[in-house]
Amino acid sequence: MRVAVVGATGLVGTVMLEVLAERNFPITELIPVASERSVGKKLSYKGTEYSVVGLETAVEMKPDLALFSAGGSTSLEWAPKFAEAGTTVVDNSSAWRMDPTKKLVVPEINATSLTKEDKIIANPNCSTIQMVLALGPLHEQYKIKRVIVSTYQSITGTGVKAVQQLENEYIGEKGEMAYPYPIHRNAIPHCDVFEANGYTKEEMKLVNETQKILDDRTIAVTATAIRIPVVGGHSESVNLEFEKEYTETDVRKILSDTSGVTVQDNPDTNTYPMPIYAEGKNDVFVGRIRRDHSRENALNMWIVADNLRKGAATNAVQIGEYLVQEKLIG
Ligand code: A2P
Ligand code: 11C
Repeated sequence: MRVAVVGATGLVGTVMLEVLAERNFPITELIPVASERSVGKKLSYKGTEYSVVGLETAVEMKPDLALFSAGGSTSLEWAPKFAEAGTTVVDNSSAWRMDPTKKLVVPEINATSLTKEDKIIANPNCSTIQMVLALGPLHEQYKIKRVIVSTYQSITGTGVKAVQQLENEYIGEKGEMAYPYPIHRNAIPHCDVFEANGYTKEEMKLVNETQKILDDRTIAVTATAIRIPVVGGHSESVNLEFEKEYTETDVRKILSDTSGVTVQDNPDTNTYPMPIYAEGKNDVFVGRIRRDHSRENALNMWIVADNLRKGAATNAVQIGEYLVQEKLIG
């Protein structure tokens, strides 16, 4: 496969290269792509140096697959150009996710819907991916009526500028601000921009993308997204209300049997998911699984994942792996 990574110099792009290498993705030619200011810059992949090229050059090279993580406007403009040249695009931005003509894919849940005709495939938002991976099998078994989710999101979801802001604040230096307030020793109830309805865009992604991926618009979802000064991953407190009865034992069994999910749940040994464990891992970690006694058929749990891995790069690479395995590209 000839594979382009668009945004190869960014936080997610860098992890995409790591994940492609770790999983031995069948690459015959790697094409790292970034903005004009990075053209010519050298990037190392599996011990070989590659020169960064611009988007125009990359389209002309007609790669089999292009993994995009260079922001929504780059995707809106350039994904169709790659698609027209015959390249299949897996796009990590929010640009195409809610487009009814595009599939929004978490491979463990809905990759089987993909066909050769899908030339632009959307990778969901990080906080949605980790939640639906755990919700999917439970929805199948018990039918979810309602989801109440509160997130505790890593600054890496914002990008390099936010990581720099925290580092500056940590050592007491002034610098460029990624957020309207200090993030060091703070919690900011504001991820992405506010919409007219009073929710942030990040919160509405959790609502809309969850319904689209689980292919059920009847699931009621409400979300509050919080930024915290953490780097290893996003954490989520999730309350579910099912239509059917469940037992905690069965829920644990279902989640333990779910590919990509690791259950970490033992109060006796203080075992529960945390971003410092999740960092650098491809799995989604679920713990604090317990009945919500305030409501019939309701359950609480705590879901943590590395937002740059399963939340972004790993999920995109897994979509690529599915396309290769099913001979939908190349
Ligand atoms: P560059 O490093 O040349 O700016 P992050 O989200 O971590 O800031 O990374 C964004 C990624 O998207 C980087 O690789 C960045 O390249 C790339 N990028 C940003 N704007 C463009 C653009 N207009 N065309 C191509 N790549 C872009
Ligand atoms: C965050 N979820 O942590 C965002 C980052 O829609 O792909 C990714 C934004 C997106 O702020």
